[in-house]
Amino acid sequence: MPEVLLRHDWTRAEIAALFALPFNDLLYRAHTVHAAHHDANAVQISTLLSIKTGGCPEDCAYCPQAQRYHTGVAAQKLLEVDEVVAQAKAAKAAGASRFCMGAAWRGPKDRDIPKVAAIVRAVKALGLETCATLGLLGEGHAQALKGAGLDYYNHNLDTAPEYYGEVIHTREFDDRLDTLEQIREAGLKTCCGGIIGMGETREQRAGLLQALANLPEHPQSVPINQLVPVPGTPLEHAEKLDPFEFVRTIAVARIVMPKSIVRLSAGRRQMDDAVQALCFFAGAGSIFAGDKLLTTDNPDVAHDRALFARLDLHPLIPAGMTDTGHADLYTGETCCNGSCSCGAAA
Ligand code: SAM
Ligand code: DTB
Ligand code: SF4
Repeated sequence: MPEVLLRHDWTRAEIAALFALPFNDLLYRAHTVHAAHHDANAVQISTLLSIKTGGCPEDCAYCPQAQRYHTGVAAQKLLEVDEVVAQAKAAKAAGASRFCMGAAWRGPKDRDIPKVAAIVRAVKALGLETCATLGLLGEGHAQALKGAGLDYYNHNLDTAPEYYGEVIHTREFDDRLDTLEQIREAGLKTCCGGIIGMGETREQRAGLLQALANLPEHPQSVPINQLVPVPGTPLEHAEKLDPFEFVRTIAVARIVMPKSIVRLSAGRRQMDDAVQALCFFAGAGSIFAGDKLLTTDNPDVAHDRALFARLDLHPLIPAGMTDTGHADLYTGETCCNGSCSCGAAA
C-alpha cells in the first residue's frame, strides 16, 4: 500500500467543495483513493447484537431505544454471557469477522463493566474481533474493556457540531469527544461515524466529516448510517434523503479518511441494491450483516449473499485471522482456509 499523508486540518470549504464535485468526478476520485489503499472487492462483515435493549434515559431524536419515545421496543436487561456467545457463534458461522455489542445506556455504571468484560472475553475466545457501544465511558472503563479483549469501541459523533443540539439535548458534543479520547488512550481502536438524513444540510454533512477527519487519529472504522425513521421517534417523518447524496457522503468520507474502513451501516434495508453498489464503488468497505441491526431490520443474509455474488464482492478477513470456522459469505460454503473466495489466510 502506498504511503499517504493523513490530514487532520480539513477546512469546511475543502470538504464542501468535494461534495460539490460533479457526481461522476467525485466517485472516480473516491474510488481511486479506495483502490489505492484497500482491496476494492473486499467487504468487512460485522454483526450487531443488542446486549441491553431499550429503556434508555437519553433523548437522541433518531433512537427507538429512548424510553421517552413510544416505539414499541421492549426493554430487556443485560443478556447473560451464554446468550451472547450463542449469537456470536451464529454470526461467525454466517461469515462475520467482527461482533458488535450495543447497550442502550447513557453510559455503563461501574458495576456493569465486569459483566460486559466477561461477555467480551467469551466472544473474543471464539476468534472474533470484538466491538462494544455502551455510551459515554467513565474513569477506567476503557482500560477494563481493553483488558478483557475488546478490539473496537463504537461511539459516533452522529452529526455536525452545530446541528447536534437539534438532535440530542441530554449530552453535549464535547462529551462524545471526551469518550473518544478515553478510547484512544486505552489503546482501543475507534469506530466512529454518524447518521445522514436527519434533516441536516449538505454543509452540516460536510461538518460531520470534517469533525471526524480532524480527530487526533482517523477512526479505524467509520460507520455512515442512513437514518432509519422509526415510528414514535421525533425523526419519524424526517424528509427522505436523495440516495445520491448518501453516496456522495460515502465518497467524501473515503477521500478525507483514506485508510479508514468506511461502513455502509444502518439504512440498507431501505436502499436499492444499485445504490449499495454505488456505495461500494465510492469506498464503502464494510457492512453490518445479519437479519437485525440493534432493534430494526437489516437485509436478510440470503439477500446480501446474492448481492455479493452479483457484485463479485468477498468478505474481508482481518489480518492475522486465520480460523476456518466461518462460512464464506460469497458462496455460502464453509470456508476452506485459503482456497475459497473469502480470502482467509491459509
Ligand atoms: N447507547 C449508546 C450510544 O448512544 O452511544 C450505544 C448504542 S446507540 C444505538 C449507537 C448508535 O446507533 C448511535 O450513535 C446512532 O449513530 C445509531 N443509531 C441509533 N438509532 C438509529 C437510527 N434510527 N438510524 C440510524 N442510526 C441509528
Ligand atoms: C452504528 O454506527 N450503527 C449501528 C452501530 N453503530 C451500533 C447501530 C444502528 C442502529 C439502528 C437502529 C436500531 O436497529 O435500533
Ligand atoms: Fe440511548 Fe444510545 Fe439510543 Fe441515545 S442512541 S437514546 S444514548 S441507546
